[in-house]
Amino acid sequence: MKKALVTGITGQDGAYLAELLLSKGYEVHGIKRRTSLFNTQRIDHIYEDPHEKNIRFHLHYGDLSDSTNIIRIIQDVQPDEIYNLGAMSHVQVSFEEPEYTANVDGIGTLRILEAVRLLGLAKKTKIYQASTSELYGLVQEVPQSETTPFYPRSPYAVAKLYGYWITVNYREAYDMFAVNGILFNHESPLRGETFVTRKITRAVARIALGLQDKVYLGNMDAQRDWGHAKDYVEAMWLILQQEKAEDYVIATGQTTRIREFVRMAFAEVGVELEFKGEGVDEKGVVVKSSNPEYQLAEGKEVVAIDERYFRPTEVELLIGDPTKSQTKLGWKPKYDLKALVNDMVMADLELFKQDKLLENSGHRVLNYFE
Ligand code: NDP
Ligand code: GDR
Repeated sequence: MKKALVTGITGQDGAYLAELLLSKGYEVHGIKRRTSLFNTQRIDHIYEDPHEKNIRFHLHYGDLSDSTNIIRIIQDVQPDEIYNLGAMSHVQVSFEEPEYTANVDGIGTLRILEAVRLLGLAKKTKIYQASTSELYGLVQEVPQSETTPFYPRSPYAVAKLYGYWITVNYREAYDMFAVNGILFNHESPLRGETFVTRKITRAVARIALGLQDKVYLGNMDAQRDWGHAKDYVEAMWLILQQEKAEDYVIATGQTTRIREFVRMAFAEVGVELEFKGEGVDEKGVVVKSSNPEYQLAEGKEVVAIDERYFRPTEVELLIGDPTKSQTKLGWKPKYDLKALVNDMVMADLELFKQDKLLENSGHRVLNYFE
């Protein structure tokens, strides 16, 4: 039985990847952080009671900022594959916590590579590094491929740049199977609540159900190449199954503005929007509601701009070239953007219908503004 170790197992990708690896017969070990409240909601459905025998899913307490802990876990597990998904992954927050981000996202990657080398596992253990389209930053060329020069635009991206190159360096210096997946944005119903897609689909569900009035967003002109996380974790696995250790771009090859995502998400509840005004004065206003279940008044303002969501330096345009992953890995996504938006909005409607029930029976429902 192959053993995999996943950092960031409690995150969006960690949860989907753990499911995928278990379905392929792996023994899966995950590193989770100690937190004052439970943080395992995304993986509770695959949790196995450690008191039982022959379980295939194991969690270890740990942190990418702690070398000795990383060394001990890798020593105990002796994994065939490591997926380094753990990170402070929010671009805007990285401007507030730049040093921590560098430590976890940059040096954290080094800690994994160095632990594998020191423990004499360089020939046994394959390592996947979660690299990102944020590396491309300020547009140098489009679409962005494995050969496009990097120009990072945030402390997060600069930290990930170190992670990218130290992975390449360990591959070349020590002949390790250490590779980068340069993944473009991927979303799902498990996406963190403060990333723009999930913030939008949650708001659409709550506005449709009468639990919220409007949503405040930042730069709606930015363009992203969005896929579904379920498809993207398949690519991570494929990258580690290749004969040769190589880096791959994983993307759909389509790009869409944030504003268009907003429009598509509202359309899922039968609400047509019109955008009026420009810059910080832009508003999203209801033109028509065609679903009797979710009637919003014509002229109701449901989207507004708040400058606090603008970043000091922005990545305006991401569009990936998936040619290499399609031809060499045979990877092809199953979800297109419409199917992704539908999946997310439907899941959030389900979630917030529970809140609506609570509210209708006199309980206080918390505000989820961010
Ligand atoms: P999430 O933010 O959903 O998950 C991040 C995970 O990392 C969580 O499990 C989190 O734990 C954990 N983590 C955070 N800090 C530490 C730390 N100090 N030590 C150990 N673990 C830590 O991210 P995603 O699942 O979306 O992304 C997975 C990886 O892929 C990240 O590295 C991200 O930067 C990268 N990436 C993501 C893309 C995307 O579009 N989703 C695109 C390209 C790259 P906790 O649950 O306790 O917070
Ligand atoms: P990103 O994702 O920065 O691309 O990083 P995010 O969803 O945070 O932002 C995408 C774009 O939307 C604009 N935007 C807003 N963003 C947020 N979060 N909140 C808002 O209110 C808002 N309004 C507009 C942003 O300015 C940006 O242009 C994600 C993360 O998962 C990274 O870890 C990963 O590496 C990259 O994707 C690929």
